[in-house]
Amino acid sequence: MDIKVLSSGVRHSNLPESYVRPESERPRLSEVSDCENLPIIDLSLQDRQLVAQQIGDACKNYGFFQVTNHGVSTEAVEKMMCVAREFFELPVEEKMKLYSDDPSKTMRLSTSFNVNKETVHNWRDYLRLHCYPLDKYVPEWPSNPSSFKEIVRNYCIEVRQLGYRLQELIAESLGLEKDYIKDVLGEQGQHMAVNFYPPCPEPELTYGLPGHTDPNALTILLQDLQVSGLQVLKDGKWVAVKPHPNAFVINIGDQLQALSNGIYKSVWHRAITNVDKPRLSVASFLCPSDDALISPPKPLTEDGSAAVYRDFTYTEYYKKFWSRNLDEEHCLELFKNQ
Ligand SMILES: O=C(O)CCC(=O)C(=O)O
Repeated sequence: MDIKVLSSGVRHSNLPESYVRPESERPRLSEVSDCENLPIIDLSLQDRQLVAQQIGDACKNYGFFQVTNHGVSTEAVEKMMCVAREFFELPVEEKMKLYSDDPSKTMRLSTSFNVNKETVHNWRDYLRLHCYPLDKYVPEWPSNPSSFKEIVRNYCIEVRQLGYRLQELIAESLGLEKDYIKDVLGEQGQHMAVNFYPPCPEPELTYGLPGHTDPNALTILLQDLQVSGLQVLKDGKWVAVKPHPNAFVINIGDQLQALSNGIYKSVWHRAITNVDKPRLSVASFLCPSDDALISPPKPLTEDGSAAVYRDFTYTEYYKKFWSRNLDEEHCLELFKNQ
């Protein structure tokens, strides 16, 4: 069998040539400092206006923030991490039954990012699932580990609620009606990437995931508490986001940057690798319905501010995003009004 995934149980002592980035593209880890002040927002605060304001400030200044007291149960989170770990510990023969490098598949195990298109690979395996509507997609999810479907289903339900709650607060923070964003985005899709970054012999030479922005609306990331790896571009410099207990990392995707008329930022981020320990992360993406029309809300342009981007549908955007390489220019640049 041709073993394509990295999580094969074999520990690599050298980084294979196909993962080595040219000198100018390497992560330069010694220049990365810890991000000490990524906002941590307590969603249980009674003062809703204050929470919305904190979220608005974070979306403007960082594009990223963390939330605590977010309503997703500790049990759902712990079980999710546990079953994800169990999945990647399965024998490689078992995992390979789910392998595909076809990005149009709604359930697949894969590796790197887009293996058939990219020239240099990334030190990551990932399980990609569509998660909404659940009844449509759960049947095709892995049935090994045997608890996988039930655990991930429950986690998805709770995370979706959190996503809606955040979209309401984000709308309010922009001075819009609470339901504005949810209404524009329509029946939102939900996808999940369960990322597994095996120990890497030479983290200086490669990435788990190179710098990219997310093409969707909102991302809810569960990070491994033991091993860090997420880095965010802040004022032109990469900073490391240390995992915070009981928190999710939230980031604005390209669609919310466009919907906020560029006020909120869909920020570049990347995942780096680690010599000693494997790292797991679980990214949940809320995506506009295919025919959602992304256009700046009237209240954000009626003061005479020009619309920064032309109107587009999510389908149009998504096609463009996948026709490019992950680390090219910001895809939204291609939709800018002249
Ligand atoms: O693993 C991480 O921390 C980042 C994951 C990520 O950016 C993604 O799945 O798009």
